[in-house]
Amino acid sequence: MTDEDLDAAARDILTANDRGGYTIPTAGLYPFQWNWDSAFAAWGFSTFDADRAWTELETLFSAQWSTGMVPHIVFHKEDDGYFPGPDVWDTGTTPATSGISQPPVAAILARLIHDRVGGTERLRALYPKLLAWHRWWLECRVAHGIACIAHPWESGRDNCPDWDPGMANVDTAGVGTYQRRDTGHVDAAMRPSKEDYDRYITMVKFGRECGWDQVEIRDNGPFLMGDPATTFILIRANRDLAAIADILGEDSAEPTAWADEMEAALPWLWSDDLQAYVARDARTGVFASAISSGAALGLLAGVENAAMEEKLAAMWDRVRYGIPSNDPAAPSFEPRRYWRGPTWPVVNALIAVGLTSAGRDADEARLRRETAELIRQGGFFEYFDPTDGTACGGDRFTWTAAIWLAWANREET
Ligand code: 9WN
Repeated sequence: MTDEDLDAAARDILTANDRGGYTIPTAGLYPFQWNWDSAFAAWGFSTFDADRAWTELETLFSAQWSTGMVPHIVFHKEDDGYFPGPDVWDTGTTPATSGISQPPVAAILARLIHDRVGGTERLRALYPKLLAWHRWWLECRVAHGIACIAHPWESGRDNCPDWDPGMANVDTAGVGTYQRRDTGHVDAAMRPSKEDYDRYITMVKFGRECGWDQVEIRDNGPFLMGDPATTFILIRANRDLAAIADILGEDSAEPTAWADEMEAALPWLWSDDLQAYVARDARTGVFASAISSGAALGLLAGVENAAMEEKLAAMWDRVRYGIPSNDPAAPSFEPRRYWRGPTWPVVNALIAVGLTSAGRDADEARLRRETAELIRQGGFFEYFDPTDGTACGGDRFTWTAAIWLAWANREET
């Protein structure tokens, strides 16, 4: 296939996964609207349909809670192909949603979309909603000054070894029985284990039983970990929100202060042992045992540390394609198991935004080339084995198609 054929195929995937104002990540495995997937989908749409790009974000924010939280899944229509569905979350919202959030990339992508296609009035309508969501993060998910996640799904990097210290302390005694659906769609060896799922569902049970009181979840829930990736994303998202405020003639002081405060708290995530920013259990202070792609998002927030960059460069050089989600030198590395080693085109694209901001053009071009290579060889799969390029997870995946259109297919430099 030529790159032009791939462009057409990618547009076809976005259009086919469109369920009317929102896009599902992939048919079968993920039949609803997911938060950060949609923001990337919007970026992809912006390459050929500006109106549809803004609509994607608007539909996502139509499910925003009165508290400002934008949920990680919106269950617009019934589908029993996914577990846990709306009955398990039981949030009592309309539309039905999950009870946790996902990395706040929307402001970052809204700014990129506006740069590409304009749409200032659509951006203006979105602005207070973005502000309310970022405020929710500060009110409900910050501990030690850092953005924390109350569930591994909230990080979007579900079973990354980053979460192992917090997961080890989750007592699954009361989890009960349930039927997973994911392993009916893709190879179980690529998915999180049963022990992981028992812990995930225990966390959902806690949220349900406290009526989704998000401060209670932060303070007393079974799991809370400082996430370098979400922290870097939130810092960048606040800086982009401040830039959006300037475009709109609004006061940018609040998002700027939020970004500055979080940046000042970063030392809490610094691991002297690993010489990098590393996920850390907010309850026990224990660090994760390996560097992950979360650290590679530092450049997105303007955080450039020479010692860490050296570590990240070595991690990248250990594989052939893209930034691995976990360090190949770590005992926990598994090149094909979800977030324990594979590379994600979507994460590579986000890292590339940081590389561009840092003026690291040669590295950005290398990452783009390697990501494009994966897609040219393997197609629009969910993620890839970074050692040999094997395509993994769901096929005809929305965010991989979006990333191809918005970033990876650009002329090589
Ligand atoms: C849980 C949809 C989502 C992504 C996440 C990815 C995976 C869900 C799951 O799929 O998570 O949210 O059931 O595995 O880890 O990043 O948003 O593509």
